[in-house]
Amino acid sequence: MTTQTEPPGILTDEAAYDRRRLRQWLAGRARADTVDRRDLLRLLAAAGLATALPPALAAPAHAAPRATAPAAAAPGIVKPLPADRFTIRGTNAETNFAALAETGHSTPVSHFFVRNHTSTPLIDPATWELRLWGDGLAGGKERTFTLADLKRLPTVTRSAFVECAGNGRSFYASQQGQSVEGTAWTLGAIGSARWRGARLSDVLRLAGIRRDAVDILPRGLDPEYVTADGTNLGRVRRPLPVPKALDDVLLAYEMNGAPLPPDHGAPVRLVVPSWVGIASTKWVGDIEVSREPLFSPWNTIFYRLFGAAYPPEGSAPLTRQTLKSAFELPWNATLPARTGHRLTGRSWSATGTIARVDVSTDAGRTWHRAQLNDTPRRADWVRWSTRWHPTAKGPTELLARATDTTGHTQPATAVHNTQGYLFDAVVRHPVTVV
Ligand SMILES: Nc1nc2c(c(=O)[nH]1)N[C@H]1C(S)=C(S)[C@@H](COP(=O)(O)O)O[C@H]1N2
Ligand SMILES: [Mo]
Repeated sequence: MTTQTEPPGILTDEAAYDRRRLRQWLAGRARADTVDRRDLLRLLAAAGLATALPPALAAPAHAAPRATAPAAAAPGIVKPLPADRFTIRGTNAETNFAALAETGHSTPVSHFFVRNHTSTPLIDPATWELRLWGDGLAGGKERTFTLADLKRLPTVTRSAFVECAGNGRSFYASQQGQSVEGTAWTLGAIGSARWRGARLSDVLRLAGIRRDAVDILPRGLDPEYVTADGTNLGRVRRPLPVPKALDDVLLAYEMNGAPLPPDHGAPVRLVVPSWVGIASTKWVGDIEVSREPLFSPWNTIFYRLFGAAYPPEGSAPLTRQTLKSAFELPWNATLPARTGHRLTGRSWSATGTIARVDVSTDAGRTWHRAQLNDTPRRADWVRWSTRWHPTAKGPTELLARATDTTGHTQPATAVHNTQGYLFDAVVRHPVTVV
């Protein structure tokens, strides 16, 4: 295995980075991580990707997968999940978007969605340590930080959303008639909070990150993740390219002015603004810093796009989220006719900021501009509102369509991928006027 030499400048361009990493993965030049080779082979074959298997992984191996019991209803989540605010989906809890109408710009913990691969661990903040290690640190020397150490560093407070890459996944099926795998989220696998913590870049520099480090691999302290078919993929961990790690990533220990609660990563989590939620590692315990590209199941078999629109080996690993809008209204809400209604919702973009939101109250025939009620900011959502005075009784559909400052507008149809990531189409929200 050879250490990659990156051409100058390549790692400052996300798209170029992705293409390069994908080529390296396919060429088998990157390190294979700790996943059992036969398991990976089987998972790739199941995804129709056997041909994408790097030669380095094709060797036979041991270890028979074992079966696990199916999860009960959100067994591993600590905080209360009242039915008016949350819908339980396996080990996860989706925020009911309608319940956000009673919240402000920031999502309180009482309403913030939870996405757990396994269960929320309870970690003693007094003994917790963050360990940085790997050949990407000067002299290969490891370095640990306590919570007190992190709190002594300059603090950053910023608002940002955390959104699951699969948010909106269920609309591939319900709106486009396409089958997808994964948690059947509607639009509530997102929340925005004020995060406070240390800059990951400060910690990496204190730990002595080398100029030729290319990837870091943060890993959670939650239990190992075993897939439905019994394959143990180990602890949740997803490589993050060094340029992003040195840019705007936080090691957050506060959420909305209070210590991070257990379900959202206490005592410390990563917050990776604009990127797929899986990048924002909760309960982070160690970070490998590497001079070679790193891989884990979370940037190879998961969080890449597979399907007819993509090459057989899939897209590059996902980085940024996309563009979406949602009404703060129950599905199939009933609204009285000949009454003035204030319709509210939120829109968000991961590439620019929201420039405008258009709303249709007649299933997409006519559109008018909604009023934005927040100053649009990067990596965050804006609240919007519009008046509606329905006259005709009966069923109709409400649509909201956002446009961001890069000129991107939500399309009518999202491009299908087998795992249902990055749904960006306008959602048709059914209501009945009575
Ligand atoms: N250690 C660890 N980090 C994790 C996860 C996890 O299961 N374990 N889930 C990820 C995913 S897929 C998402 S979408 C976000 C969800 O963050 P939240 O539960 O605070 O809303 O956390 C990410 N970080
Ligand atoms: Mo996620």
